[in-house]
Amino acid sequence: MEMTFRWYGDNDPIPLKYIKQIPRVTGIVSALYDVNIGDVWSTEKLKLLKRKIEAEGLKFSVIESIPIHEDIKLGLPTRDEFIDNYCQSIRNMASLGIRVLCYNFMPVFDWTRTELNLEISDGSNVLSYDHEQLKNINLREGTLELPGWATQYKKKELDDLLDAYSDTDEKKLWSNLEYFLKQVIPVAEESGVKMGIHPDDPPWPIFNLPRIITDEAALEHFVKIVDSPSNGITFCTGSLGANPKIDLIKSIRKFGAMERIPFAHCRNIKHTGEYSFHEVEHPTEFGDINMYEVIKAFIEVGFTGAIRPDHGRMIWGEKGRPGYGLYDRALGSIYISGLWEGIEKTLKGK
Ligand code: DNO
Repeated sequence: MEMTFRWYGDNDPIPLKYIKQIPRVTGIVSALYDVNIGDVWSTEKLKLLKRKIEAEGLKFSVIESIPIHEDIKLGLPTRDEFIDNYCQSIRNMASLGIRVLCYNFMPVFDWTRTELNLEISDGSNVLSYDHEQLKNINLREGTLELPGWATQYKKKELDDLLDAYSDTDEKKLWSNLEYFLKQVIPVAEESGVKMGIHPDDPPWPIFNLPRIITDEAALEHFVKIVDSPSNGITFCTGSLGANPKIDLIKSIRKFGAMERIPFAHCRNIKHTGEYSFHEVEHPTEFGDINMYEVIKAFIEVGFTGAIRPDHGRMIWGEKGRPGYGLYDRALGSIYISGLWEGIEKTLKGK
């Protein structure tokens, strides 16, 4: 296992040298933030980023993420050019020895929450999702300040996109994903890159947009579309765990044994309703995810990929990027590392 930490590049208020001080963190998860969606990620830009990371004694281990152009998700005729560009970005990252790529296939919105600063009983602030609240948001009329959007759309752009998706149901989205994978995965395989799709977060349809990477059956179907070690999953405990019907431990064992988990996000959540939850500190006792069993399953299945602590609370007065402050993610990271050492040594009888 390689312990990694997400860094948002030069605009991240957390300097790499602080990340380097977190015990056991050796890898960085990062991305280019100044490339238009759909364009090729150049080797030059990636090389610069890699140099910055390496200058601090860290490794550029994972790209999270190269966003997928909406035309690909919509299956428009223009998709082929964007897919070619995507393939070139994969070749470019591989040429620099960056071997893991996380991405998602969620229409229009990436991870979505209804509140970024929910105060919980310990006085810290966390991200939360309330389905009733979400249902009351009318995207056509409402404000565009809903948290968690990776892309900020102008009103007209958003309206056009929502219209474009009006005849895209789950079946069509699956077939557009399949079209993408059949062209991209052979290139990833040839280049020695492992791709890991991020589950939809939350794992159910929002705003009448289809979402498909939502449960065990979906993951099972997904890995079969292209049977390649490069066609894998970013196993995000918080996203998948939001759906209580998913057996996380069984899934780690199943997809881990198939060597289809190159990357894992560890985060804990507490359910507050059937489709509602808020995030909590990483340890098992604070949420509904048994982190001890999660880590044990990863160890038992021989996981050798990258792990990163996912979203943390805002604690100790920190002001930062929602979910991505330094302190609580650092605590999460050392907790996961501690579990790992303890369980691994116990299993080996040392
Ligand atoms: C949220 C992240 C996601 C993730 C993308 C991957 O905190 O886990 O935004 O990076 O879905 O493409």
